Amino acid sequence: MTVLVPVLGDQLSHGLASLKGCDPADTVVLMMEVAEEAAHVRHHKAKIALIFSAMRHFAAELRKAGWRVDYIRLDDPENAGSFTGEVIRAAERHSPRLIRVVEPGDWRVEQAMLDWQTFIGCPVEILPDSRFLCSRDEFASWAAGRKELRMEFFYREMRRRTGLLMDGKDPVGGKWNYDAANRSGPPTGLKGPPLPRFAPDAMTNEVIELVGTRFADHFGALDKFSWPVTAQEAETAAAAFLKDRLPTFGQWQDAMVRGQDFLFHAVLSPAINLGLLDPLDLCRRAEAEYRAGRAPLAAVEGFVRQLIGWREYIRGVYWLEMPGLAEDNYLGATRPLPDFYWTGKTDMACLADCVRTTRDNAYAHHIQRLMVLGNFALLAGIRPQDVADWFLVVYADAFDWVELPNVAGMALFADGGRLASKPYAASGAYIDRMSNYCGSCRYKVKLKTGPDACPFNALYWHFLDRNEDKLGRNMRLANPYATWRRMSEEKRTEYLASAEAFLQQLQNADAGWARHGQ
Ligand code: FAD
Ligand code: DLZ
Ligand code: SF4
Repeated sequence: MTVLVPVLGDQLSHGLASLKGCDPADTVVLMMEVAEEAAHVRHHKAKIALIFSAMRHFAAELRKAGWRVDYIRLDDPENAGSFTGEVIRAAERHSPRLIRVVEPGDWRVEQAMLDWQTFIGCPVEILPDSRFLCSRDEFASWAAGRKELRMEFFYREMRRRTGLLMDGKDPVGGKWNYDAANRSGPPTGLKGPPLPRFAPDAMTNEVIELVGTRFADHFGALDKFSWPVTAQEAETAAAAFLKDRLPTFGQWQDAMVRGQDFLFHAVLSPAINLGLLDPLDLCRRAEAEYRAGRAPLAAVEGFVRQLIGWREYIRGVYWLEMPGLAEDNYLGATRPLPDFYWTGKTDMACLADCVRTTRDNAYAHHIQRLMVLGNFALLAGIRPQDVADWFLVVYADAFDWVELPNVAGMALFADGGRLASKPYAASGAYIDRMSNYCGSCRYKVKLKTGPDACPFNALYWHFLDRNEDKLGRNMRLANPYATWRRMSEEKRTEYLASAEAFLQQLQNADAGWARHGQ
């Protein structure tokens, strides 16, 4: 009797814990394209195409390596439409003595998995995902008894554990974090080196056609599809990043330039999250670039921090806080998501450009996500669940474990500060400093109130004012609250009225949109 090994769409790693120790002669690997995963939220077309194409390529590689793969395609007429339905069907076909699977990255899927043994009547072994440095249990132990969780302290543990950028017991260069060197605004004409593009092969084109037909009404473009879909292509992308963009990654990490969608970012998150790249290996190679004198410490430390710090911390928080995190709404935000998040039709040039790159590429870089798209949702008081659904739909790298804590915790403060010590709220001045958006905007960033003023300006004070009972004693917001309290009554009323007028206008525009059924 065989072992049945289901491999999910974001588990495409040859070293996956469930495959290790299995004998290919006695194992059936099960891979499933299922409607429930593609449609429980209406994912960006390019994201579905990326996942299906990467799954099909991975299945071909496994077969070449001698594994027996039972691959269920979306258009298989017998397709049961869900992981559970397909595992039940596979168990009927193969009568396994054991089902071995790696824990998923989604609480919802894990709940389903926990029922498999009952439905199928054979033992189900759910293994920890060894592709992360810090297991769920280890993170829970680290978090236990701490009054506050802070990424910075967790990150230091990970540096010590991996020895990355360490000189003995001390951090290389004497400091753990070089973020202060990583915040330059963009000079005129800043351009990133060209990104490696991967022309779709026959297998990818077949998937693109399937997605274009089956998910025609989902958000996003398919015509620019050029994601790496195999470990080999992902390696080409990683090597190009380490050579061409890592040295300047830090300096321009927070910069935003209209029409420059990738700048010096890695653009590796989809490949990393699917399992095509090993984050620890990337960090070691980034460190080697620093040790060889080809990349500065601030850039390499910044990159390493994103991967072994933020990425691992975010995952730890997800499993610690679920299922509550999905419902959290500390600030009581109730507005629906404005339509322009889908259409890009807004006079706010920053938001229009961020929605455009999201639609074209299924990608926006971190500061676009946090300080434009997230910041607007925070200031305008958009319902966290609407925002989280949007972020899960639109990005090629979005899986629940990484998207939800970033949105609910980092961007929206919906968790009341368990993930981050203060909300990332900013007025137009921040966006103006870090981007070239404002010059081409119909709103004036220097104007504080009135119909032509940058909406972020009045919304910023409206946000602080309406949340004063929850945020007013936050030490990290002491300065803005002191400024707010020092303002004349007249000035404050002007800000609040300006923000209210903008929010009303937004609501009217969306109501009109819905009325005309566009
Ligand atoms: P780079 O900026 O070049 O960073 C290098 C790598 O570090 C990334 O590839 C990624 O693996 C990792 N990383 C950096 N920051 C984070 C972080 N905060 N959390 C986890 N990993 C991080 N990242 C996702 O992978 N999936 C998401 O769904 C996602 N949603 C986000 C939503 C919001 C509101 C915010 C503020 C951030 C989100 N992020 C998400 C984190 C981050 O924006 C992306 O990882 C990054 O933009 C990916 O692009 P890159 O590969 O060019 O990253
Ligand atoms: C996101 C996604 C999509 C769109 N489709 C599939 C699929 O058909 N088959 C599959 O195995 N995985 C898919 N995924 C990724 C899963 O949703 C993901 O593995 C779980 O949410 C756990 O992170
Ligand atoms: Fe965005 Fe305001 Fe600048 Fe316009 S003026 S681009 S709305 S920050």
